[in-house]
Amino acid sequence: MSPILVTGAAGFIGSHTVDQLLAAGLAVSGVDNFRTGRRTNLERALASPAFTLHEADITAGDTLDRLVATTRPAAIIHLAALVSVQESIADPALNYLLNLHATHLVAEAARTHGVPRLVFASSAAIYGDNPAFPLHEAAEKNPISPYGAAKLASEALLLGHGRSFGLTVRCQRYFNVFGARQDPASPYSGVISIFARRYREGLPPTLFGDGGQTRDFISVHDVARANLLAATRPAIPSGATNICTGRATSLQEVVQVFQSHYPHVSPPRRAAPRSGDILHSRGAPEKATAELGFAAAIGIEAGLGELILSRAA
Ligand code: UD2
Repeated sequence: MSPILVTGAAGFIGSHTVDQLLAAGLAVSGVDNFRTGRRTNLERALASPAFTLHEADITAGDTLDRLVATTRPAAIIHLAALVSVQESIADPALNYLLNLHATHLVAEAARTHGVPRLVFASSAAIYGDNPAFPLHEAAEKNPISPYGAAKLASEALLLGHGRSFGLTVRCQRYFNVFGARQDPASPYSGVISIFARRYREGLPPTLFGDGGQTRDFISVHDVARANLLAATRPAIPSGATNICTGRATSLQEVVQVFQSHYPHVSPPRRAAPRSGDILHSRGAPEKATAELGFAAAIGIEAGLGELILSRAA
């Protein structure tokens, strides 16, 4: 059986995607350079004979080309990236290398070796400060960071390859993904990962603003399932869709769920709103349902409950 090749396999979304591919009975080849990915994320996967892990930097020389030539994957799910918006602002050259040049190498390796399908980790960051609510895929793209710009450019590059060379390309515009294995290391990490760590340590989180801001929080399990569908569903067209729930959840609601699990932790501390923050964000989920048969199934309460109870959180 031809494997599915997952780049960034040891990352937050990558490792959950690998787990779901294996659970679906597929062979999986994973590649990661462990720059931000962690081997512990792949503990379950590494116990499976259907999983092969390659420790390599896909931007180095012909590493990726050789990997694709030898593994002959049925699809590539390209999730390897520089994932921090803040880091893309601090180091635009590294952002270019990891978020755009790497995409070009993936597209070229797929073309050269006849890989029929590519799935790409795009982001709601391509919409930038567009205030449309909900955000439909056709909304104007106003990226406000090198990260968002590289994701948008990558989409164009991949879809161009798709049309020129006959590959099926799926660009997955993830909204605010949360779940176990997400790194809470920086103040700019996803808010739920930061809150999960604070509550686990018995400390109140900090709310920037009044907590009325909303986001379209989607469980990483739903995101991994969307990746599985995009990589394996037969006869789908190329395209780009939001990967979101279509529901806006306020930070106050998030805090309430945490408080119900940690009744002894004092209420959040308040701080001034973070400059540059948008107030409300929600994606339109209909196009993903039409093109991939995907609809998010995990609500915020269930998703947070699972995160709080999971040991890996
Ligand atoms: C950021 C990124 C986005 C993506 C996402 C990851 C920008 C412009 N956008 O968007 O690309 O990486 O994060 O989830 O950087 N907050 C608190 N307390 C905290 C941390 C955050 O109240 O300790 C607030 C924050 O001010 C914001 C909301 O929580 O209003 C969500 O913050 P976020 O950083 O998780 O996500 P977002 O959508 O602002």
